[in-house]
Amino acid sequence: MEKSSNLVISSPNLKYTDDYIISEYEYEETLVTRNGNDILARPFRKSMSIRTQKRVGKVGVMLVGWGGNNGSTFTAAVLANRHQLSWNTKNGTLQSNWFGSITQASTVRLGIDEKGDEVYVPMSSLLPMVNPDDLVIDGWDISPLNLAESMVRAKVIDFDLQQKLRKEMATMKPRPAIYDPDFIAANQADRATNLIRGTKYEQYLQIRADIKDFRDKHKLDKIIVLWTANTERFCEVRPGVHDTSEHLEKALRDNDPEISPSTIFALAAIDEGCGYINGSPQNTLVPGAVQRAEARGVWVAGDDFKSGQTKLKSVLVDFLVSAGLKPVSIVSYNHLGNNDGKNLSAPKQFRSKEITKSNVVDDMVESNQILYQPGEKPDHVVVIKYVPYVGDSKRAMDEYTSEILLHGTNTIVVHNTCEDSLLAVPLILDLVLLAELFTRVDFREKDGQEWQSMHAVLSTLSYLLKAPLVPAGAPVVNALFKQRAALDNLLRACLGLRPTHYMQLEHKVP
Ligand code: NAI
Ligand code: DG6
Repeated sequence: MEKSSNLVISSPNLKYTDDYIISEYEYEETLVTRNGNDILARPFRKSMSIRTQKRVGKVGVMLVGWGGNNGSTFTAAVLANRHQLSWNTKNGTLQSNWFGSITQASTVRLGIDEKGDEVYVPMSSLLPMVNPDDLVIDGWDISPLNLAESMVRAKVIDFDLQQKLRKEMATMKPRPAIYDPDFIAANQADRATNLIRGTKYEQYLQIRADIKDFRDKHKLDKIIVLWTANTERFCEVRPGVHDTSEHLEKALRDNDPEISPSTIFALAAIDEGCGYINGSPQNTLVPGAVQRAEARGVWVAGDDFKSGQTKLKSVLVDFLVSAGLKPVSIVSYNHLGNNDGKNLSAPKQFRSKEITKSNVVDDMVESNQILYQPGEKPDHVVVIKYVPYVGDSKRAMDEYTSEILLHGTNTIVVHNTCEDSLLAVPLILDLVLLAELFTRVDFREKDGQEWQSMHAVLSTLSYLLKAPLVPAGAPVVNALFKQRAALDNLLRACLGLRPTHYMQLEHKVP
């Protein structure tokens, strides 16, 4: 069942047909050329049509790492909302919600009313999107526990809600998965008993068979595969192995040790025509995998959910730099006690996370050449420690020191108790829903031309990811509000609406 929206846009730029919403859009930019100290800026426009298919279809999501804290909490959240569960706590009776999800719990500015007041509507009401209640969930895990047992192990969901979910979740059992102790921490070995044996190619074939089985069993129109399993070490990207789709295929068949489990999952998903999202830091989506996605006409997205500390960093540093203050030192400590923290206590897996957590201020720093010389960056240190007692309640502590007027310093210290999985799960939902929506959006420049899908690397999901994967040569944007504006304005473009400008001239010009 589609979530119905009562929003109607009345504009000569927008046409509703039985199957599509078709927008005639003027994309405006400014071309800047430099000649020594001279800068010439020339605004230009590009006309395009944007077509959004209205039919959503039946959508399945397969989680790699289904039995983990995120996987079990995601399943619990979908079921709790689907059944509109409420549960008792010492603070009274609480109701299910999707707080933290931009599609379900955030609004987009649509325009102004007759009095000039701003009007906001739920993001989910803009265009036809999957209703989270209708998602079908399946997945894999190297741990054999059913989802009820996984939820208990995770210690994330309130006890009374666990009781209400237990029966249904006990019927859900992760499919056996690919375990390669060379890629995740040695401390994970004791849970790795639910395994697909055989060569890497045989494992790939089994994952494809699992996807087909899920598709057939539920008669699904679309499946999205999302990695929320342990962080792997980076694979060593080698020419002749990872650089092209053909080389990757040969390496897979040759059982090459540098083909990671996550890359096997990604290849199987792509070859089954499914989109693939990498919610962890590792470099799963090597060039050959991206090439394969482009060739097969499917999309991929990554890397690493941007849930707490990094999300705040991508706001704070943007604020500081755009205020003309110069961050010179950023020190980020984390301690957490869940299985993610245990896995990240191993040096190679920590290194993967250190990379995605550290490269998140580059675009903001490079945007201001008054503050920073070319190549200059703030000192930026990331520390992660495993402290079992705090469980999933990750503590993130940050110190931001900036140079201010006449070389004074300004230091901001932040303490954040993150509740990691409760922050990450809404992002999983948004990634799935937005990715699914963008598979129904096509572009063309002229009438009569073939409609084109979005680029296979779905960088429009950047808002939700720490180290956004972008098409080769495209700039990476980490600044959170730029990412959000890009998303909101793209949704508006699909409706023939111009980007939001916030000028409010109706209140400023007599
Ligand atoms: P978790 O350790 O509770 O869950 C991971 C699950 O993956 C475990 O059940 C494990 O048995 C399973 N697993 C390991 N290797 C596997 C494989 N090859 N195939 C299938 N299953 C496999 O971790 P959690 O907290 O759920 O996080 C999951 C991932 O998401 C981690 O990589 C974490 O770094 C990443 N992440 C988490 C965020 C958060 O806020 N919770 C934010 C950003 C990223
Ligand atoms: C240590 O920081 C554990 C990590 O898995 C993070 O909790 C996760 O990547 C979320 O990171 P952030 O920076 O978005 O809060």
